[in-house]
Amino acid sequence: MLEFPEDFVWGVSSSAYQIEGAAAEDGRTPSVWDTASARPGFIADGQTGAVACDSYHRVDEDADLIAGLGVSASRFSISWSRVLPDGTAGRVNKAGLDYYDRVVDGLLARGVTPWVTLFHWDYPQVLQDLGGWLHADSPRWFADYAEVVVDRLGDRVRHWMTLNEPQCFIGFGHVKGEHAPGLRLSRREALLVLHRALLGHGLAVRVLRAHADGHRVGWAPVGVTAYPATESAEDIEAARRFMFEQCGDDWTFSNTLYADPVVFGRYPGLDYGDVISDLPEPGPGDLETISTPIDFYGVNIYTGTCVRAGEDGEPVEVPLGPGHPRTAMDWPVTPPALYWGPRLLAERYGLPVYITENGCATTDWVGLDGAVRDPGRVDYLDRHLREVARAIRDGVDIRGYFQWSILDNFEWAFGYTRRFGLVHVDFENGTRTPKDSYRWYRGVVSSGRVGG
Ligand code: IFM
Repeated sequence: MLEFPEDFVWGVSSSAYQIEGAAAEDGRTPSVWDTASARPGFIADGQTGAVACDSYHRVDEDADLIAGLGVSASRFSISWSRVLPDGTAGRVNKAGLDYYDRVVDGLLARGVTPWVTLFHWDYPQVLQDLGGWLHADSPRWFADYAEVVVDRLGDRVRHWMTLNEPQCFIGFGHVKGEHAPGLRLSRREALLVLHRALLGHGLAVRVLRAHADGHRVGWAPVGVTAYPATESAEDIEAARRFMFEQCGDDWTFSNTLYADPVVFGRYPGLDYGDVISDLPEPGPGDLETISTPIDFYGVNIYTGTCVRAGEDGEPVEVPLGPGHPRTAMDWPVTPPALYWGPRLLAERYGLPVYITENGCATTDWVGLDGAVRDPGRVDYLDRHLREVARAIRDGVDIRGYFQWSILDNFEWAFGYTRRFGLVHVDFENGTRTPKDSYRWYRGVVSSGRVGG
């Protein structure tokens, strides 16, 4: 039996475009995801987030489901274009802010603390038309948006995350063209996007901090997670190097390119790889802004890579065995990623860690008897939470865990074909049905224990 600390934060996670719907209601203007969804072939089954889980119209029902889990926290994001229809801070949409008031108040009334992500990929289309994150003013636009949000919600919201998974909106959205805005920029341009997004992060941290004392500000990156094949010092060092030194084939999923400037105020050195030569020359004060201190390191971890030390000590990827378990996303099930990921991140960055997302897609549906049985998800969560508990027992400063996701929702380019929820959503009519995993997670939250 493994126990979690009394004050451990238990939560669930979601994001605006994935659940809200009401895409053209009450003054909201399109985000890049509305535009991309309209492109033939961009989203599975030609779907869009126009209705999604219809959470915009189901504030109380969803808050009841969240509170029914017994969790102390709910992480959700704000739709920038619902709050600022022109993207910039001139015209503020009262109806949009009223909606987030209802969400926040609904959670607080039920004893659940709101944790707000400012940017979870749904960039205002009107700003994208001006160049998006490539525009020199884009960091300021983001900070102004942060100001509007904190002005309205900051009397009740104390926990903030600036950017969700910059690795994804830059990698999939600006390099591979698989996510909105669907661009395939050169590496040099994509690294400028990265720099400007990080500047936006730093400016937003300052805005949030300036608003009032006591705000806890972090971010929620993703990145490569490695775990050692054995607990030998050599394999652990190989995993450490795989996570932090190697760029690998895909720089967009790096940890250090994003996190070193945020935490240390410097980009990795030239020994990191030739990608570094494409980074923009930081302007005066840029790195100080980017590295404005944050209070916690949120991290989204779903899977990891097993690594060992080769003959020469260099990290070598260990292939998975035949038939290794995979989720419906085809992501390998690798529970030690949730021990080693937070451990190595906490060791490098010296910040308290929150697991801001973890969970899995499984193929579940409503049975003839009305129940939704998702044993794969229960097993996945069980295995991963045991690793979190083990890490805490070994002294890793992990303060909380947010399961992704409370509801089945719009899984980006996969549309509605991948279900991550503790609660099943019938996308034809919005009906919510708690799954077996919902009851299982509730048990874990109430006992503060896993295993045995
Ligand atoms: O649904 C996404 C979420 O928006 C960001 N992190 C990963 C999840 C599962 O793919």
